[in-house]
Amino acid sequence: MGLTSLDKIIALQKNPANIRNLCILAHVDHGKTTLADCLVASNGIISSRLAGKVRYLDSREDEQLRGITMKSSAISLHYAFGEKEYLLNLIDSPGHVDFSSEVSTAVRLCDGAVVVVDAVEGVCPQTQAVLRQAWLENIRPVLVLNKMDRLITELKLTSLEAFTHLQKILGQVNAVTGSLFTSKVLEERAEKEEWEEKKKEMERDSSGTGSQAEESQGADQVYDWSAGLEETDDSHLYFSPDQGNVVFASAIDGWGFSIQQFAHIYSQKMGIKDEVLRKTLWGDFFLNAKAKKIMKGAQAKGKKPLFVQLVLDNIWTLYDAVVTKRDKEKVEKMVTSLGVKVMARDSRHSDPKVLLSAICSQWLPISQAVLSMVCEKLPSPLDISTERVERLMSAGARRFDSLPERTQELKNAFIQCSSDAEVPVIVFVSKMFAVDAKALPQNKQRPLTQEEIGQRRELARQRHADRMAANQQAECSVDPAQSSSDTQSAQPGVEDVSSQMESLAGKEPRVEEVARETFVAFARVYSGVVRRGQRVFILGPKYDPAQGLSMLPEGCMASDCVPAVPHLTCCTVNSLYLLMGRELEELEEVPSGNVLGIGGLEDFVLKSATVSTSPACPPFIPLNFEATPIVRVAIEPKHPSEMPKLVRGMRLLNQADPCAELLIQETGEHVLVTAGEVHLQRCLDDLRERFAKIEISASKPIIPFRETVVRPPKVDMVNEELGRQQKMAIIHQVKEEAPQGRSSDTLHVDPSGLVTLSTPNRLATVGVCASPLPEEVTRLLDASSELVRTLEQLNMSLREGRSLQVSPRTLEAIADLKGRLAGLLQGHKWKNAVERIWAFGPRRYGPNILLNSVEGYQRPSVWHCLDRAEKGAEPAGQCPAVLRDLDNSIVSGFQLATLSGPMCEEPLMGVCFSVERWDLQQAQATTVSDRAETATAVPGDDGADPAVVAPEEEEEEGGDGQATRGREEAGSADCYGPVSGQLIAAMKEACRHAFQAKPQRLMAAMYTCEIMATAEVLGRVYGVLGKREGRVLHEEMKEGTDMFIINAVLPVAESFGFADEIRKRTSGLASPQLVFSHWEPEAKLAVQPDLGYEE
Ligand SMILES: Nc1nc2c(ncn2[C@@H]2O[C@H](COP(=O)(O)OP(=O)(O)OP(=O)(O)O)[C@@H](O)[C@H]2O)c(=O)[nH]1
Ligand SMILES: [Mg+2]
Repeated sequence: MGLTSLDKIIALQKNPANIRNLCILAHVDHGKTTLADCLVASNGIISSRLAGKVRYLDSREDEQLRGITMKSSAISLHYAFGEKEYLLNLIDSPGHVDFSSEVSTAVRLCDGAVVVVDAVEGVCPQTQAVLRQAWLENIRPVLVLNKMDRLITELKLTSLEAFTHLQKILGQVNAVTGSLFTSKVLEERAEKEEWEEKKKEMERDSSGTGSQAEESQGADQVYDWSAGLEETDDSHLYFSPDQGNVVFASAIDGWGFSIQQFAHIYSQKMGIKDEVLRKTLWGDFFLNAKAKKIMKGAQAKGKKPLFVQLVLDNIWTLYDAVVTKRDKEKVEKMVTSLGVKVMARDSRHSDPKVLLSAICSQWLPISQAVLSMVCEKLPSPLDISTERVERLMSAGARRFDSLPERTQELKNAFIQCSSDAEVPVIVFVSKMFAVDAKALPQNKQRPLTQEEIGQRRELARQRHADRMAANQQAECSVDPAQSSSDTQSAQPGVEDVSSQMESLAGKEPRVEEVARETFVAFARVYSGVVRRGQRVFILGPKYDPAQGLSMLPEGCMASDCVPAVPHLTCCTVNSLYLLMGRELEELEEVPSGNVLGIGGLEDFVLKSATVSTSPACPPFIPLNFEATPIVRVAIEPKHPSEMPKLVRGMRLLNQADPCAELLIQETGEHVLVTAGEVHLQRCLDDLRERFAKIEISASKPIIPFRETVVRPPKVDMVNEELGRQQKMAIIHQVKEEAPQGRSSDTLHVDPSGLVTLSTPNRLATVGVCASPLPEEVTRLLDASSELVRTLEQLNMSLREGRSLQVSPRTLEAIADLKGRLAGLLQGHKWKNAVERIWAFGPRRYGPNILLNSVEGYQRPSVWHCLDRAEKGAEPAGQCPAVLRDLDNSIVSGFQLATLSGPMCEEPLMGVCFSVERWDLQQAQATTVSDRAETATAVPGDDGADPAVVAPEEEEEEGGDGQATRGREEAGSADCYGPVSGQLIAAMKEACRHAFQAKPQRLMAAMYTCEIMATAEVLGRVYGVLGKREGRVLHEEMKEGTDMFIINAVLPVAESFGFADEIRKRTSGLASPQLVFSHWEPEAKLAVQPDLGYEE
């Protein structure tokens, strides 16, 4: 526990005004864990000499070995600042892109973040990513410019050059924040405008006349896009040393400072006011020595800026004396003038850095600089903003004001962050982490009491005496062989003692009992007090408080006998822990505003959950993960008999990792999907050593592909234009046999690629044609998958007759998507296509489109919810059941076809399936239209009539003479099974054939990477990239350094071992971060069309 006692921390936990929940965020290797070490050392948990060396929060062996953090871990620290005492719940997060999901789990529990930026490397890809995450979660950042020592010792910049360099880096960081801010303000402004527009419209509607005066006024208005930006005060958002939200530091040398500290020092020395110095120490100011005045315009006048003169020069001189020149005399002088004490062994040490950090850590202790900034600038749990609360509570694109009243009232509980007895407990669990059960405090060996020590001593003495007696006996005995058997049987004393020993030891948990992993929930209390033994509700992400409140009796508590409500379970809080890095401390209760660990939830919570004592509490919005799990391997146990252990291990790993996916495929293969190579390695290690504890063999990474079709070629192999005839010939490559398992009498493929297929009972026929979507459309759909998923959910609620309560922002985004799609789908071929979209797939939100081109078939469009949002829900049962079922069958067939394509059973991408025909034969059609008639008697309220299938004539059924016979035989359900099922299969097959009738391509997954390298190794980097089919997008020199930044794309298939190879070839000077970027069609993976029929 270090210097602070547990009691002290418990006391501090009760005062939320003095609590700061913060995380440290940065690009990989910018020094987060080193900084955390310095802060941990300030509490005496590790010695300050070891700070930066132990990397205390990197508790895993592989973290220490590889030198990178792989999980986020928390520690509670105490800090006395002025009169006040603070409790800091600090979370260190990983910077490697593979573990970015761990960052999301950390950010959610915090109110503020310390963003660390390497003073040499500046803003890197993950710096931008973490700033965006902090922004999305509405938490406030402060900045630490770390590794300042590198400017002196590596780049060898002068203090003035360093100043310019730092200004540039600060500019870069602020540019990222600025762009986030601008987009948000503009978005909000648009929302506000639209709302006002609507209000006006409503007023106009109610008054009955469109007032002309208003219109003319509207016409005069000039659209001023910047208005919103100017009104909004954004000064607190930017990092600026004079605002006190920037610390300059070298974590490795143990120093750090903010402008305030120097302002304080110099205001006393020079007699200039503290505030004046605070405002002028950073910027274009200089000191006029004669007039003893601070003046503006240092640059113009060629003077040394104040920051250089009063701050940097001091540090530069110290480094020069201690590290570069090793000038003992000068050092001694400086030590005296700074008033610090240096131990003799430090000044004698062969490594000058030891002396340096001994001086610096007393002169400008980094922990003080960072912690005081944290206490001053980061908000306490009491300062949580209304905006953040509403966002957290509005899961599933729901509008906050559409939540039940009792749920809305909970907002106050969040804002008050009260620990009163009557307020409901609200806790969010952001991840589950595995702990060796032996490491839990309740299972740890506690120190023995005096009495127990005495008892043990007595036992040991007795045992010793017995052994002596036995030995004597043995010596006396004549037959040694007999004696050994005698000793065993004739030693009642020894046995007695050992059994006593066992019974004594029995008080401690047995090894077998605890040698297993348990899970602790990484959580934060937002309201109320969690207590050990308390009964709570666990709310799943799909829990609906309105439904819960209506199903549960009034005033129902988790301790009552609760009726079954979907996505709601009850459980007991077994144990509560204070998270202390590698250690846990048991707690009885944890009040609001604190980060904590909860034991006993593993059977109820998989990865994250909301926990509350009130059923009115909504589930929190899901965590926002940036990484896409893309690297998959098949795993199996070395010994097949150990399969159950593997399965159990996979289950544990799945729970312990926020983003790994573990699947058992239809083929029975066990698959592990991870975010990248490093993540994969960690997951495999975890499986082998912790969760399954068996030998596992993993396949080579399975490269993901997407399947697509492209336009038929316009030129042949020798670049000659293909005539129409030839083109046809290419498309019409004849296949020898009919496709397996399908007789060709139900299948017809015409030269344009239109595939017509009947169900086995020949009652239904579909005609489908596949074509490639324009590239931009595919990209847009791929990027908007979340939105499309929301759209699909909205349509689903509409179909189920539920009312639509969706935030205006979501509706606006949907309308925008529709508009953009319409803009991209131009030309005769795509006429009216956007309105005709039937579904997206696979999984209903993928980047493929099903288009309704059936003549006379009208169905509600997918954009239905846009016009419905205002008018309320569609009355249930308006759409005839049979039609809807069959409509669903078409969609389901399409979903199946897009989920796994014919080339290698990988999902499709960028394909449009247009349904040109959909016939239902007489028997079926009669039933359908009968029902349709009765159903359409119910008037619709929007004019968009529900589906009616126009029974089409038979003669179009080219080449399918047997259809008539089939029709006569068939009833609505026959030996082939229900019609809906047959239609699904027929639709799926039709799509597959339509796909194969076009030139097919595989698309490869691509990574982007940013590589930073010095000029000397640039050539080697290009070499490695070239060998692996990487493409350099651009290259530029990083300002102020001798580094080049190369942006490149690289196929995932070629990426394994890439980072290692680059690191080796450049002697560790360049280390790339691979981030999944997009899918790209590969020419070399082309497959010719396969028409699947005989001509
Ligand atoms: N020169 C210099 N090196 C530093 C400083 N701080 C950290 N380092 C070094 O930078 C490397 C990375 O430090 P870490 O603290 O592990 O970085 P991190 O940000 O936690 O890295 P991840 O958790 O893997 O993202 C280590 O070798 C540190 O010794 C510093 O102030 N100056
Ligand atoms: Mg780290």
